[in-house]
Amino acid sequence: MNFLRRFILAAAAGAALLASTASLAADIKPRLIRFGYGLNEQSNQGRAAKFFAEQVEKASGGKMKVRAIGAAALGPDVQMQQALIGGAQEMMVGSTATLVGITKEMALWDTPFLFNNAKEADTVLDGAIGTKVMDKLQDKGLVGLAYWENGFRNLTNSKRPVTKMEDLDGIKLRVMQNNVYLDSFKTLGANAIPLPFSELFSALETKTVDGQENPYNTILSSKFYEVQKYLSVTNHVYSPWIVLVSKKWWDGLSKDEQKILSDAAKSSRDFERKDTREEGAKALADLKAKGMQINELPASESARMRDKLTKVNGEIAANVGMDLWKETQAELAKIRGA
Ligand code: TF8
Repeated sequence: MNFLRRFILAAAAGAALLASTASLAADIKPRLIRFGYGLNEQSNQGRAAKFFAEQVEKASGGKMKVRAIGAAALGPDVQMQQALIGGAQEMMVGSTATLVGITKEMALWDTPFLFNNAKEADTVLDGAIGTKVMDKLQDKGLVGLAYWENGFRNLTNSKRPVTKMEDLDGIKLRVMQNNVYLDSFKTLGANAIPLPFSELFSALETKTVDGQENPYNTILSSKFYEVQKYLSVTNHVYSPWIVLVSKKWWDGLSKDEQKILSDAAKSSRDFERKDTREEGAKALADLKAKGMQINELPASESARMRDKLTKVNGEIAANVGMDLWKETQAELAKIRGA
């Protein structure tokens, strides 16, 4: 073996050793992180939370322990957000829609039919606009780390198949606690009722509400098919989840610890989107097998709904600011090659 070869091998071995002991050398303290979420452990949200916990433990050499706590056991989204702001809880993942009361720019993601497909959503959310909106949280005591996918939302109810707008008349429809959703569904003629997700199953079961809207994955994992007969494929909005950290707690972490969390949130995002899309692709067939009656909307009816919903766009633009609204429209035009 010549000198050079020996030198390279030794350097490689050294680098490997360094990588494996990086977590020892880095500035990492023992930490316990309560990571709350609203869906159950068997959901896409639950699987990704578990993946996140594993990533953090691995990268920190076991020093940072994530306790992933699902099924809203730490409270619904709005309550957890307050716990993070106050520093009583470290982390959570939840809907951006429930954050609008805290950071009005988040309403951008509630725009009906904003994204045509997942690729558009990924590009905007992971790009400059998504980051800009996420960074607005910092003034309010929250740090956003990554957008995960909740997904395109579809309508279910226990009354009748919704094939046209008029079918929504008088249907008591649960919406997220968010004014854009409230106004969107009122505009379409439904009797929209805001409720936290954690109360939704029983509200559907007791007929306090007739329907709800969520991605296929959630309709499946939360067993809404047990209490909902009709599913209408509306894809009316793409809904992101966001991984949040208490800023109070975050500011006390070392740079190394912050990087571990931020990297893990992003690798979990990639894991979660893939998992969600794989499950979503077969979920409709699964829901049919569970007894749901599924209908598509005729193209003309989709167009009518879309048209009607553009009414709320003015309200959203005013909420998020005209500059951000225009920047987003321009970015989408660019992505679409227009
Ligand atoms: C909803 C959302 C839920 C989320 C979740 C609990 O309908 O779609 O998936 O809020 O984090 O509330």
